[in-house]
Parts: sequence; C-alpha cells; structure tokens
Amino acid sequence: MLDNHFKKEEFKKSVKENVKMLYRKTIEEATQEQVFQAVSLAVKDVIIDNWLLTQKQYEKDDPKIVYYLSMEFLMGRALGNNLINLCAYDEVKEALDELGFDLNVIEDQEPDPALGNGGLGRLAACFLDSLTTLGYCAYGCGIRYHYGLFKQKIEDGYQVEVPDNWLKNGYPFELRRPEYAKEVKFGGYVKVEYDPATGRNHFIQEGYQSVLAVPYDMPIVGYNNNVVNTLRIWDAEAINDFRLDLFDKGEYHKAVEQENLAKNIVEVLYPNDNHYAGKELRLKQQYFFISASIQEAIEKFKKTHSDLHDLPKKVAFQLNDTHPTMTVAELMRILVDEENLEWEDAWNITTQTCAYTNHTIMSEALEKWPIELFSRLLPRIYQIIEEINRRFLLEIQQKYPGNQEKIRKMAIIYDGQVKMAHLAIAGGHSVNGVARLHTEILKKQELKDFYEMYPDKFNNKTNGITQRRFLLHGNPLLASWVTEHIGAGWITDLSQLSKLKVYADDKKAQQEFMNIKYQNKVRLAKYILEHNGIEVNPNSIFDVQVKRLHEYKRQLMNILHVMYLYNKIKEHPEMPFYPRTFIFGAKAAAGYRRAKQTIKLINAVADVINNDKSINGKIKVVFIENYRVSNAEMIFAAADVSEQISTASKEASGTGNMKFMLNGAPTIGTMDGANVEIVEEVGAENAFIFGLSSDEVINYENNGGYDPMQYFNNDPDIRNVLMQLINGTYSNGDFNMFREIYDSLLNTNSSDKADTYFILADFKSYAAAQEKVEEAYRDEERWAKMALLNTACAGKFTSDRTIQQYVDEIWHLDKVVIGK
Ligand code: NBY
Repeated sequence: MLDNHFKKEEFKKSVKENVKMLYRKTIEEATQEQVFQAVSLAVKDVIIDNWLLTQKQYEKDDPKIVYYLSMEFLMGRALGNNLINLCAYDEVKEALDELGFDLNVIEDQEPDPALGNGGLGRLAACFLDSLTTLGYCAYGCGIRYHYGLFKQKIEDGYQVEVPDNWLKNGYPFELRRPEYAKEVKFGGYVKVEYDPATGRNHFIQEGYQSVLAVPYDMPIVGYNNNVVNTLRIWDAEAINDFRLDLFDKGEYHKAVEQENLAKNIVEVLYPNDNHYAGKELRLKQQYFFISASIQEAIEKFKKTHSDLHDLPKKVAFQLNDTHPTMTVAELMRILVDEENLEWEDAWNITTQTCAYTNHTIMSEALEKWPIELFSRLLPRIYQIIEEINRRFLLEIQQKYPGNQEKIRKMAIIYDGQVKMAHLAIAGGHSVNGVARLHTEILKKQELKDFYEMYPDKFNNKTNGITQRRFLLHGNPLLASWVTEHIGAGWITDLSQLSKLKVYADDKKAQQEFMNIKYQNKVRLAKYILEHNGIEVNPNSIFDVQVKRLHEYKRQLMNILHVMYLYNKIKEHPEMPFYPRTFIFGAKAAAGYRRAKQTIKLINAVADVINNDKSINGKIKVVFIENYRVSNAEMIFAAADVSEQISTASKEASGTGNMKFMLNGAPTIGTMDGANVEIVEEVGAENAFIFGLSSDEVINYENNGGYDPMQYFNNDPDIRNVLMQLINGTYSNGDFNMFREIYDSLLNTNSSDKADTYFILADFKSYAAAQEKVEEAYRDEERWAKMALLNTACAGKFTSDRTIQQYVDEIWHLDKVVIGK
C-alpha cells in the first residue's frame, strides 16, 4: 500500500500541490524550507494511513500497552528517519532530484527537535524506534517544551547559549489532539469529607490552580512493518471557562496566575544532565505531564475494561529515571480517590504496573524534594506519599526490628525531604540499571539496602542504540557495503553483523571498509571547514570525544593529553608522530562553571596549536559547535578512535560508545559502563583499555580519596602541563584564566578534595594507551581489521535487543502484526 504513495510521479505531484496550498507558490518559486514543509506533509500523509491502520489493529487485538514516561525525548530530525523506516528514502531522493532539489539539503531545513539533554533522552528515542519496529504497542509520554536544549554558539572560545525556538516555522510531524485534553491541579488544600454511605473518607482538593494539558502526537514509524506508534507530548494551556468564572468573582489575580502557570510550565527544558537542581518549576513540569499521562492511560483502559484489578495485565508504566516517579502517587490517587479502591488493592495494582530505570550513581543527580515545596504544590499527592512512607517503614521495621539505621537510609520521606528514588523502588516491581557493571554497583553500593530487601526487583538491561538511524541513515556508504556482504537482515536483526567476521582478514574487504571511512572523513572535514574555518587532513587519525560536558566524563584529561603531546613534539620535532585530529563536541549545562571553563580551555589549546606552523599540522584540535543528533550521525561515521574515558564507576552505560563501535571506530576507554561489555564482544586486542578499575576508584573514595600531589611532584610531564594552565601559555599571558581548573586538580590552597575524578592518577596509562593507538594505526592492515571487527561485533548493542529484554522480563507485551 505504501508503494502506491511513493510512486515517484504521484509523490512529485503531491509535493507541488502542497507548496501551492501552503504558500501559494509554484515549486520553482519555493524556498528550501518551504519544500521541506511540503515534502514532510506528503510523507505525513502516507504515515497517517498506517497510523490509522495501527490504531484499528490495536483496537482489535487489545494488546498490553507500555507507556514510556520520560521528561526527555531527544528525537533528532524526523524526515530522513521516517523515509528510511518507510523504505522510501531512495525513491524520494530521486523524485526530489527530478524536481531540482537535494534531499540532504531539504533534510537540513528541519530543526532538530532537541527535547532532551543527552544519553537519557536519546535512549528514549531509540527505544521508541525499536518498540515500533518490533511491533509492540507503546506510547512515549513527555512534554512539548516550547524551547528545547539551547543552541550552542562559541564566542571567543566560550559557550554562549542561544534559545532553540524549534516551533518557529511550525513542526510538520505533530498533530494537536485537543479532544484528549486533561485538567491538572496544583496547590490549594485538601478537604476531608466522611461519606456515611461507604464509611470512607473522601479527599477533595480545593482552592487550587489548574492548567489544561493538551497533547500533541508525533508518529513513530516502524521499519518496513506498517506499524506507527505515538509519542504524546503535552502542552499547557490556560483553562478558559474557569478564568471567566474568576473574572466574574473579581479574582483577577488568580486568573492571571493561571494563565502564567500555563505559559511557564512547558516553556523550556532544564539543561542539566546528571545534576539535580531542585527548582519548583521542574517539579511542576513533572507532575504536569505525569498527571495528564496517567489520567489518559486509565481513561483509555476503562473504555474497554471494567475491572481496574486487570490494569497490570494490560498496562506497564516505565519510569525513565526518577523524574516521572510521581506516577506512583498519581496512580494511587486515581485508584483510591477517584475509583474508590481500597488502599491495599490500589497498591498491588500500582506496584505491579510501575517499573523504574536508574541511569546514574552520581549523588548530585539524586532527586530529593523539600517537603515544604512538595506539600505546598501537591498537597494531596504529598499526603499519599506520606501514607506510602508510613506503610513502607512498617515493612522495614518488620524485617529489621529496631534497626533505626535502615529507616534513616531507606525512608521515602526523611530529614525534610522526599526521596524520589526510594519512592520509585518501593512503588514498582522492577529496578534496572543500564549496563551490567552499573547494575552490579547499584546492588553492591548505592542501593545495597534496597537490594537486600527486594533482591527480585533488581535486574540489568544493558542499553542499546537503533542501527536504523546510526548506520542506515547516518552512514549510507557503510550500510550499503554491509548489505552487499551479508544481506539486509541486519537492519532488523543486528546480530547478523557477526557474519562480517569472515572478512576481517580479507584484504579487499579491509580496503573497501577503510575507503568508506575515508570518504566519511572527507564529508566531516568539509563540515568542519564550513563551520569552524579549520582545515583538517582526512588522512590524519580522527580521534573523537562527543558527549555532554561533565567532569566525570573527563574531557579535561583528553585536552591535557593533547597539551602533553604538543609539548613532546615541540621538544622533539624529529620524533615520529602520526598526524592526529582531536575532535570535541559538547554542550555544558548553562550554570556549570567548571564545564564551561573546560570548553574555553579546549578552544584556547586549539587556537595555539592550530596556528603553530612549526609542527606542520601534526596535531589539529577542533571543537564542533552545537553538537546534536543531526551532526552526531555524521561524526560517528567519520571517527577512527572513540574516546570513552570516564572515571571508572561513574558512567552508567554510555551509548555514544556503541554508535562509534557500530561505525567501525575502536574504543580508547576505561572499564566503565557498557565499555566493559563492548570489550567483551570485540576482544581486548581490538580496544585500548587503561586506567583505574571501578573497584579501585570506589576503594579510594571509601578511604578518604587519593593524593594527586604525588603525581605532580614525581612526574615532570604532568607538572609541565599543569603549570601551563597557570603560566599564560594558552591564555595570552593571563595567569588566572584556567586557575580554577588547576586548583580543581591540585587544590593547594583549600581543604576541598582535589582531582575527584582521578585525572592525574589515570593520566600516564591514558597516554600509554594513546601510544598504542598510534602504533596500531600505523599498521594499516591491523587497523582495518580492528575497525571492521568493531562493526562486526556490535550486534549486541542494538536497542532492539534491549527492548526485547524489557518485554520478556518486565513488560510482557504482545506482538502486533498490521493487516493480518
Ligand atoms: O543516561 C545517561 C547516563 O549518564 C549514561 O551513562 C547512559 O548511557 C544514559 C542512558 O541510560 N544519563 C543522562 O543522560 N541523564 C540525564 O540526561 C539527566 C537529565 C536531567 C537530570 C538528571 C539526569 N535531572 O535531574 O534534571
């Protein structure tokens, strides 16, 4: 049925028609942006048919539904991806060619919907792709932020944040659904009324402000299976009737407040990753989208089911970190207050329906809301959490009589705070980490007490990525090469990549593989020249670290190592050195000082080194501005070396590591997160592992830290590099510009701990691993084999595998086939 719509001539006609309808223009007169809108509408038209068919099938089959609840969905551009999954990319490319347009340029007109920060948000997007391709009934539920993650500009080497007004020209792939709007209430107080008929108390929220949550649906297209699922993001609008009512009563202030509440709530995504900021508006955002999503899910369930006790058979709520944990309390509120279930029944239903994914062990990311704020904003929800906590403490006391320590450590409400992780664990049937090592650390350290109490809740789900976006769309040359060698089965069954292993020693295959890498490097070099004005040599080693900027990810160690190499080359101009291009891409949270200083340092080092003619271009340093999903696809395809150098134990999983591997870039990294499993798949000889182990790091931390001074005192290379932070080498003689970074590593004049991310401890083993990279790269055959094997061994890291494990072990969904 798709084929009809993508008959080239018809498609061309429909694009022309859309240009006329939308802009009163002929196609010759239309701008690229207008053609993008017209093409997108034509594509949406096709998608809508399948969207309807999918709905019909769901109505017929009544499959169990998973609601993936997440504050973030980092979708990236939709047009190219939709065409890929509709298997219409090549036809549309041809059709546009004939109309005189280049599909790549048209794709570039689309804003990146950046409704997420980093790994957590992108994981949610990959999961929706996999859920749909595997034929499971799933809804993504989130927020329609009017401004996504800021756009990054680099000015004088510093990051400047520019608002991301992604809805400016209208977004063609969304559909407003006012008929599903929900009311969400904030503030006020709770009135208790005794009902003699039922003998129960009723809890009624009064004096509240409310907003209207209005959903916008975006289609999620499965690969070649006609399934279309829905990402439902909620916008906030003022409730008009209520406002008029208030005007009548002269409560002008309240009416304006409600209007403002609606305006503010969905205005902007908080730009922190792995950091809890405790802002009131953030708590409002959380309850806003959770209340609307849970109300909708229950309403939908009740349309076809009469007994709410069956909810766990038909519905699963997956909490993407603790941000959506309000789900537990909101579901209890609906079941107890609105549906009049007994507490125990409601609790059983809730715990069997909810499940929680943990994405970090970083203590600064743990959500702990002050009681005062929480109870003021959500009085009834707070009461419910108090009751959950009361019963939970009884359970702890039963298991550990007299053990106050357990209460102190495990309570949901303690010390004036609501601990969201504790609520998520108590309120669900599953707690999972996102890589094997991470899950083990949760069980042994961070969540030890909970693991001891509920061992059966704990499980691991190693992350994955979608090969449809990160190979088929992002690296078309390699994708075609793979298909020529092993067929197209890998697109929906990535384990088939292992069939490439027989080509690892094949000279011709190696050459073709490296030639594709070269072409992708040329493509990236062109982008860098256009965007940075820096000329880079595609024959140099492209050594890439792209990810959010965070101290634990140690971009600082990377740039310090570049400074160290530069010193060596200056001292020994004659020494053999294989040319390298160090490529960085990273956004820093707007309020994260140290991270922003690190960006300045990278750019300062780039400035000095790139302009030093005496080193003959042996090193180039490039900071790619505004790293985001769309340029990421191109960067992964062009990378020779994948930098995954977090302090062991800190990176829960990482997913960029998997994208590099899939595109044939060996990892230089620590034994952290999913790197452990990557090495297990590809073999230690095809990666460059260095540094302290997670056990060693945790051991230091538990025993008062370590002393970076000993490295400074005993290692002249390290000392030199550190001194260059404060002697003006990279700051035009300004001694203070990088002083804070220097202090963070040594801290000679404060009692704070220094170098808490073990950069100096790992520095020399990092440098040694980098030497091994160079040595391996010089041996063309060896490198080609390594690179090829990285792709061949990446099969495990598809999000299709991850999702199937969630389905088998947590959600138990039914597969749906469209058009049976
Ligand atoms: O989730 C990341 C982890 O760091 C990474 O190791 C993992 O691969 C990925 C997917 O599981 N976590 C992450 O991206 N976290 C956030 O973006 C985030 C955002 C906001 C807040 C906390 C964490 N917050 O509290 O506001």
